[in-house]
Amino acid sequence: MARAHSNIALVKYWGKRDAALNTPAVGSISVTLDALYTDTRVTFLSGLVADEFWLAGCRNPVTRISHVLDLVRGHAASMGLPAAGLNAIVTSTNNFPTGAGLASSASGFAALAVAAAGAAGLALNGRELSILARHGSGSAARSIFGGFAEMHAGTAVDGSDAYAEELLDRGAWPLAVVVAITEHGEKSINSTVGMNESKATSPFYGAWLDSADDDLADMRAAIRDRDFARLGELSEYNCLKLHSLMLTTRPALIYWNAATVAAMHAVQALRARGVPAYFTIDAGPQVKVLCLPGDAATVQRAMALVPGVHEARISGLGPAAHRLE
Ligand code: 2P0
Repeated sequence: MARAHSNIALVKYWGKRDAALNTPAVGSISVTLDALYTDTRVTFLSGLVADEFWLAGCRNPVTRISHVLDLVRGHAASMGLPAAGLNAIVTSTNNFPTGAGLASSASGFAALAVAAAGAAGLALNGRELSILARHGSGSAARSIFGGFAEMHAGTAVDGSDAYAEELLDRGAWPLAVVVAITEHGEKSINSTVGMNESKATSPFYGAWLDSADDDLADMRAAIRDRDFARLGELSEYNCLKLHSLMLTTRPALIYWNAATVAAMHAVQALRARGVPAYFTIDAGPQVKVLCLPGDAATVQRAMALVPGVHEARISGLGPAAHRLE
């Protein structure tokens, strides 16, 4: 059994370099969230005719899961381990809504990578686990690590340099993230489909790629200097740049709802009265507000008052993915 925490990107990934290897076209930087996590158990069994995936007690498709399990079976074969020839039962639970822009694929595939490697008897290091998780979902490569993590886009044709690593331990700079949930349903367009459409149709895609390295360098410097205003401003800017790319995709990717926009204005109003708070939004309608731990309760109250916000949860920065037994 393994637990991996969700993460929220401050400098975001959107677009693939190689679809088969699931390597990203741009690097990204995220914080791992302690309040949102996935628990996953993997059991390799003889006599099982196919892999099975059970999420919150319901049977789900196994395509992406089996892809990651196949890589684990390949490693196991090279080590002469019995899991090489066995199918597996994967059971998983999230402590938050699945598929609604709260990065369940990030925590889910990171938990799967750690649980499957452990169940197969493999001792993989963080980089190897990150690459394994990436094959399931690009953002999952970052959830292998706690605190602040950076995903490298890499250049190698085999994807061997497209992995994440920890930039800074969570204890070195405690921050809070208030997660404002505006919708519990699943999002309409999944990220993989959406990013491929952006690449194919948006006139802004080239600008998105060209400006990524500058944002990554600025964010690394903000983290190095513990400069919260710089981190926050850059997070909002990069988020709005991503959503400009999404909005100019054909057909348009409009992930926001009315409450999403109202929450963005509420964050700006908080700043106008002296509370340093900054929003970021992924491929979904939820708003994550970056703030200092001492302001988290104020920010939570402000978010809970926004019409259409169902719930506002405070999260600190989370730990690395780990085995629970
Ligand atoms: C991110 N997102 O950096 C960006 C910001 C959403 C918006 O990574 O195709 O589910 O499985 O690699 O990781 C969501 O995309 O995509 C994502 P795949 P993933 O967090």
